[in-house]
Amino acid sequence: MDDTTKVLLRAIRGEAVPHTPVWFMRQAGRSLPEYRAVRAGIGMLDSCRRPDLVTEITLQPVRRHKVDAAILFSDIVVPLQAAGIDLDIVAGTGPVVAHPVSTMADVEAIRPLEPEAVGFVAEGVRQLQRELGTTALIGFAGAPFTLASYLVEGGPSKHHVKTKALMYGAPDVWNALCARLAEITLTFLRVQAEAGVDAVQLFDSWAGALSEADYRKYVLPHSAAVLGNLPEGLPRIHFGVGTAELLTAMGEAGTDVVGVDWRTPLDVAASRVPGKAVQGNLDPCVLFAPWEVVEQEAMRVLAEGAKAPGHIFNLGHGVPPETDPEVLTRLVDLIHHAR
Ligand code: 1CP
Repeated sequence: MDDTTKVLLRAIRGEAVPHTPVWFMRQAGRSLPEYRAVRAGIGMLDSCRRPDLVTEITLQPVRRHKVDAAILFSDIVVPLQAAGIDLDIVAGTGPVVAHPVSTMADVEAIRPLEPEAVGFVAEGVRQLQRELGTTALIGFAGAPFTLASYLVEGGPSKHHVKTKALMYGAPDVWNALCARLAEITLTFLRVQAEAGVDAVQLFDSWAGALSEADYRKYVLPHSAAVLGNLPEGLPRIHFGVGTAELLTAMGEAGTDVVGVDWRTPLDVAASRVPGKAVQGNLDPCVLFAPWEVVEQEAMRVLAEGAKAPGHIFNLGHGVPPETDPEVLTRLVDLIHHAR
């Protein structure tokens, strides 16, 4: 399929588009009854290792909502497990790591990712590209900081206290950890690129916990090592939550699109990342408001996004699990017919 017909890719390049492309972070799974049906009795990480299931779950929101992009069904910890780290995804909690990282010896025990160890992801991507037509396929990975936060905390955390303690207290251990994670992430994204994803998103979901100075010192070089070493021409999206003060630096890490949460209007965000496309920023909680409010907020996001060189409509973070899927379908239709 000629990629000029993929509206998402045209928007990323800042070309004219027939409509603003739209997809939703965390659109696969969670809010869909058909997802819960196919996942019944299958653990999260087990389901990620089954290409037929990956393909089915990735396609579910495309069929239902007619979004312009599919996001591969996987998780940011999949490459870590494939590299030999003992972890699981616990329902209702998230990733849980058996032996949290705190010393240089812990870091040195982390092995590189062998591309064959994520062959199931490549197979899923190949299956999907046979089905997707003009819908773009977005691959993804976690950025070094966000991955490190799970490995150091041992699981989800609110304030990332242990992570920051390691970063400030043992910068050599921190940098060695992030360098290893950058390598694993790069390998994971290259596998997806070789198998045929149209674009990739690097999720640095929790980078907004840092000041700009600390982000530039402790994180940006590692994210840049990922984003700067991807295959030539592969479109890149770089996203985090609470990153208003980091948008310029996240843009400098090397990306074509900067993802924006709901706190920063897209025209303001665009002024912080000159020349780049922006993605976001509808507050996911707006999905629970009366339709008139959803419509009004979506039109505001469209108007502000139109001031950037390119705009991809999305939420400011993931689809909440309680979301009524009908609202998402209606929202896609609204965006597609807005002009
Ligand atoms: O659309 C999709 O859902 C695609 C697949 C996808 C993606 C893009 C999943 C499946 N996870 C992710 C990325 C991901 N995973 C991120 C970055 C995006 C974001 O910020 O939301 C993060 C931080 C994770 C880590 C993770 N995995 C969490 C968050 C924990 C925390 O710190 O609060 C959770 C709950 C998971 C488990 C998970 N991943 C995906 C699903 C469907 C689930 C739920 C597991 C289940 O159904 O049992």
